[in-house]
Amino acid sequence: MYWNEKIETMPREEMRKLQSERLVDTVKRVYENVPYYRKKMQDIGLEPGDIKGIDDLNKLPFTYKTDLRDNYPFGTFAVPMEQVTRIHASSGTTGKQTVVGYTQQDLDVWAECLARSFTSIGVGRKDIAHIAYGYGLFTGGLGAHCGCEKVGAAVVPVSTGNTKRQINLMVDFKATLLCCTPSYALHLADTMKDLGFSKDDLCLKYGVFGAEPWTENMRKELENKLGITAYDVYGLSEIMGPGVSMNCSVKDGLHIHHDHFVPEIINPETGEVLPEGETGELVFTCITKQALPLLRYRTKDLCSVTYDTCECGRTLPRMGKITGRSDDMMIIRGVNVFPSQIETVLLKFSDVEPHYMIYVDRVNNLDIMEVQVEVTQELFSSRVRKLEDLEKKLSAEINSTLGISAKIKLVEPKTIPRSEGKAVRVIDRRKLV
Ligand code: DLL
Repeated sequence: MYWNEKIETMPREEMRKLQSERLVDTVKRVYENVPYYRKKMQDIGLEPGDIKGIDDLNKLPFTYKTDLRDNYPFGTFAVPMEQVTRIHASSGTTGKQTVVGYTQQDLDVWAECLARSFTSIGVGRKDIAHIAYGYGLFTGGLGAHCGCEKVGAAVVPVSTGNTKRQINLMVDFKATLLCCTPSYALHLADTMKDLGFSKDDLCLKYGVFGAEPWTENMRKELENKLGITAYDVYGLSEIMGPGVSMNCSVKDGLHIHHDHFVPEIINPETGEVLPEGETGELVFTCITKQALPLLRYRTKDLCSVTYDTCECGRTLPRMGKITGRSDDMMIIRGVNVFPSQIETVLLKFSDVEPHYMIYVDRVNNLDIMEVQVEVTQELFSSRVRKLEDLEKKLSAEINSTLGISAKIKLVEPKTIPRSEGKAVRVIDRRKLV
């Protein structure tokens, strides 16, 4: 079943033609409307007319997350605010949010991409979709929501949290589709068992999981525990949100919506484009976005892309699972966290020394973050009450800055290991099963 058969099965040469037209138009638009891009192109002596088609893609400069941050909040938008109908945001390296905007057409394209993907796994009007991705500035909840509405499913916008209630709702409403992070799905499955439910109490057929890395073993575990078929959905706020690519029913790679997003795989060190099939950093160029059309955006995600026709009949290229990231961003309970954000919070407090370590664990399938930080000898030798106060303050500040909680452990000076080379700040003890 196709949502948009013409595009989803378009021969490669025809697709390249379409992409060429769209790229030429996009480059012209950003040059005219985004001073940041105009300057970036002028700096390397590039004019919009130099980009004649998709073969010229690698003449364009890269865009980085820091470029969005430097132009915070709306400096990279290519349309006036009157045309923007939605704004989302995700965490950036210095605690500043990366802000993304959408026109109505951008939102329609987003829903269309997800509608194609949901249709490819069989989701449609008869389905009841339990959306347990966070709603709000994070793109997960509303993104999945609009895609499910587009295919005519009945959408239950539960968002995150209150796990017991989620389970009761899934049972009572007879949800057939679960959308959330894979770690939360596992937590839901385990809690369900603790509450005395079995998978036979559920009507779930499919799970659409993403926003964080997960393995094939985790897929099997989720499929067994919930009695579903589990599909991987990938995306990032800067490019759109969930649905840039997703598994079809064959589950052999994630189909990229190639008429809107052009992928390249590059060597993250040199920037050189790698041959088809090789693993490297994924780079995307948006060729239809109106509000935030990014050129050659460095995702930092590592994977490979293949272009042969899938067993399902789609010619849309497929990316493999994300195997890692070329930077240090952690994803904790679906929230992007950079060690530098934590450092920024810690160092606001005068009793805290700049020596800390972040431990990330997975307990009962939920990510737990503990920040161990040294305090001054004076404070350490003072009354317990004072230490407890500081722990509380730090914890509240981290929660309000990052949007997730962390356990704080104040430790004696000189107890955190020092390093002679690059400092190790994070010990990620989560084992992806
Ligand atoms: O996580 C969008 C999303 C929401 C995707 C819901 C899927 C489902 P950001 O918060 O901007 O956007 O984080 C983007 O998350 O660069 C990857 O590192 C990681 N990521 C997203 N999906 C996957 C996935 C959303 N399926 C960052 N597998 C990306 C591995 C993923 N990593």
